[in-house]
Amino acid sequence: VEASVPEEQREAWKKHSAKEFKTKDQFEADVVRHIETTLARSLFNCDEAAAYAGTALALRDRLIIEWNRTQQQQTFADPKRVYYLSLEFLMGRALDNAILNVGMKDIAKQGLEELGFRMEDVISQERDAALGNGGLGRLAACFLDSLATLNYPAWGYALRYRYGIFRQEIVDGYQVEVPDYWLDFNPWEFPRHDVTVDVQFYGGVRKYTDDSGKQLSVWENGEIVTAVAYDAPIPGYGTRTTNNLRLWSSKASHGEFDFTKFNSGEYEASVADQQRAETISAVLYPNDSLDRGKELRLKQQYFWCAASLFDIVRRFKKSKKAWKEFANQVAIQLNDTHPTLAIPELMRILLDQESLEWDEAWSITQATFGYTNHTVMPEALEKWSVPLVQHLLPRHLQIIYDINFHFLQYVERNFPKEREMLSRVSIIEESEPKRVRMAFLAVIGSHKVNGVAELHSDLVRTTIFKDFVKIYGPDKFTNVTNGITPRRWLHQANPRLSALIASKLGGHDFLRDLNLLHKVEAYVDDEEFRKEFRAIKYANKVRLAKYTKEVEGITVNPSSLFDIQVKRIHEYKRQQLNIFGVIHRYLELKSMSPEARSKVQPRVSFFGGKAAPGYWMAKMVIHLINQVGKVVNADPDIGDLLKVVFLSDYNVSKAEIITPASDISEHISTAGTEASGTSNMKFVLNGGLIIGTCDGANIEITREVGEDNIFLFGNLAEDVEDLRHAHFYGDSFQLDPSLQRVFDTIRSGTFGDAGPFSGLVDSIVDHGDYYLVSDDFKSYVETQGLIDEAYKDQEAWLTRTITAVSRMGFFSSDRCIDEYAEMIWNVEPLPPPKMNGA
Ligand code: 9GP
Repeated sequence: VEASVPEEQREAWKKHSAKEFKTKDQFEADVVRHIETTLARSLFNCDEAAAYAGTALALRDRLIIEWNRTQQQQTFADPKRVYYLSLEFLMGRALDNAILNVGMKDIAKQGLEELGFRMEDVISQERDAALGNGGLGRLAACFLDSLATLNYPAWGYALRYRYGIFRQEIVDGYQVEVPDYWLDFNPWEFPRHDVTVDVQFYGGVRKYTDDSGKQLSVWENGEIVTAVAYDAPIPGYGTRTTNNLRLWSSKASHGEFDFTKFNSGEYEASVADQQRAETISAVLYPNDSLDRGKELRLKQQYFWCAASLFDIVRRFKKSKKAWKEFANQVAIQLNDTHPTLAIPELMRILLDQESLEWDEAWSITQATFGYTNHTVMPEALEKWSVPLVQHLLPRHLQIIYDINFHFLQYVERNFPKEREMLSRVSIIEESEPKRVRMAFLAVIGSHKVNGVAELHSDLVRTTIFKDFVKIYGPDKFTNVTNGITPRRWLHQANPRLSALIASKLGGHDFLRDLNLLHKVEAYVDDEEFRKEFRAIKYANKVRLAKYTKEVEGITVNPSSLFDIQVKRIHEYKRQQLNIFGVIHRYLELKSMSPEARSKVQPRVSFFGGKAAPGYWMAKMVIHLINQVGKVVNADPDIGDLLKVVFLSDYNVSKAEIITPASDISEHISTAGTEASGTSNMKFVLNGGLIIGTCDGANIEITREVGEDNIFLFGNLAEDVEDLRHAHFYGDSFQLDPSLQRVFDTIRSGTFGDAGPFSGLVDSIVDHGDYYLVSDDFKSYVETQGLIDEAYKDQEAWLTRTITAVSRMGFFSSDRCIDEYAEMIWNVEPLPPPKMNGA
């Protein structure tokens, strides 16, 4: 390892090297120093935003000391590292997380108080880092937290989008998208202007013969865009390990702007190149499970893969190990198909730049990559048009064809009687135009493929990758059920519950070993424990009620049953089923006698989530929810018996307020469509029960918490195909009368102009009801009735929620990461770095 400072001068360095704050006084000193010098403010003009900035910078100093040590330690030990390639990391806020992970909550709280600020107010100044759409991006963020906590040497790689997922405003009940410029002030990132990679696009491929007579290819004469690294420290909980998230930003390769053009008066042209280059990392694609096939998206994917691989290879080459060691030093996980271009890119490096033979390059590549599939829905599986790939990445297309050629030869040799299989498994789809099936390339180029919940992994094996299981054998395909980090989703979001559990379990060890939660079950009959558990839930509901009043202007009663569905809006997630159920409830209430009404369980139905801007149907679901809310919430007959709230601009920091406040949350996707879901885990961990279909991780949650502690309903995945078939070809389509009444009410204009809602209703009545809303409506409504009844027995309900919490240990993302490490990556933790004097 090279060190720039000579041996004799190192003592001086050691003496003066940066120290982390340990006491309240040191913390305060750091905060004040940053406010006064870094920010040039003083006690006369320090608002909460400045207090946040000073605090964040003080914490950042501390993290960066640990980050440096961790990286030095990793450089010396040179262990096998994990690289998690994800186009999305939905990080949320960093300050609160950093304070908790380094164990400085008391010091920070008291220190800020002494400086005149409340910690909660300071924390709430931070903008979410919202570089993701939904579950996929949040899973990646939870994984980073677990990787650091468990001391795995790991890096995340993504893009530094200037604009994350849009901010959602609701205007006249409709979603309006507003850009989210989150980089105004981002103290957590370190620009590394010295860490750059030149990435090429377009151009052509030239073949040549080298001195030894070997045929080689070179990709040349393309357009170059420079990737600049921005690093963000990722602290583990209760450990000094601080890993790195490296985000790439794009800029023009030849500097700022073209002076020649500027001097000749071509002002716009002088900055055009710069703007074009910067566009690559400008915006996160706001799709959710929809493949749109845009050229810019493909550019983003390649830009990020090429920069990351260059960086990974550069780090490997420093160790001067032979190429055959590569996969013993490097594990790259492909989070969905978005980073699949990393496969042909590594092949290109090995073949064209390192002159390896095909077979060796291919076995290194396959041994390096693992691929996680996150959906079996056909529309979400990426396919890129061959002409587009040819134009943008000509050398990669050749390599993809070569990979396909070798693969199909292998299949033909081993399955000579199954010629029709060849076109089914080919990476190239023979459509017009031809398309590259990225999921197949990912499967072929990886040594392991995993799904994210048991049912999902079974579907992966039996549907989309069925042929590949036959070709490679079942061992290549595995399951790692998703999980969530208990640090953010219990300790941070619900500090009082975390403290209650810690008080019974003798400390916070459960945050590092969530299975310890099983000990909580011993307190299920403990009156004092129950009292505090109930009080915590109530306080969390009061907090959400206050937020709802302040932000949405709607008054809700915290004693009502809080029913929550927050997630991306998508037909398969079936928010429409929920809102139709709400309308049904409203109609029932309206037709009841006052006496019958007085026996009804009051309920608040909360919704939240963003719709992809181009997804009309999802946007109409949002509109319907808002319109129903408008009518129901103002109806004097109904009062507190039913309220409908759409929580706008759902994001990670809002989820931290919403999740602990649920009595029931809804995870009601059509069976077989939701790969896993992770908010289901968060809600149960926070003492809420769930209503759900037999889908994704709901099934494993049921296995863990027991059937009595969850409300399941609806058709099973194995019946879905037959039901869909029956909608089209069966006897005439019969709607449940109560659903018919709901549709009649919508059409009558009760919730305003029915025009916008016709698509929603017609998709069920006239277009085959693909998501089986009509099939599941009855059992959904009945199950909601059971919930109302069950909730009336508050003691029994409490017992169920406590029991469920105590059985959630399995769903820690730490368990996931250990499984990935063992089954897929073959990596070991590295002991955390020692600190000065430690
Ligand atoms: O839709 C899945 C969701 O069920 C899962 O929990 C999440 C993390 O594994 O990934 C989502 N998939 C996508 O966003 C796109 O494949």
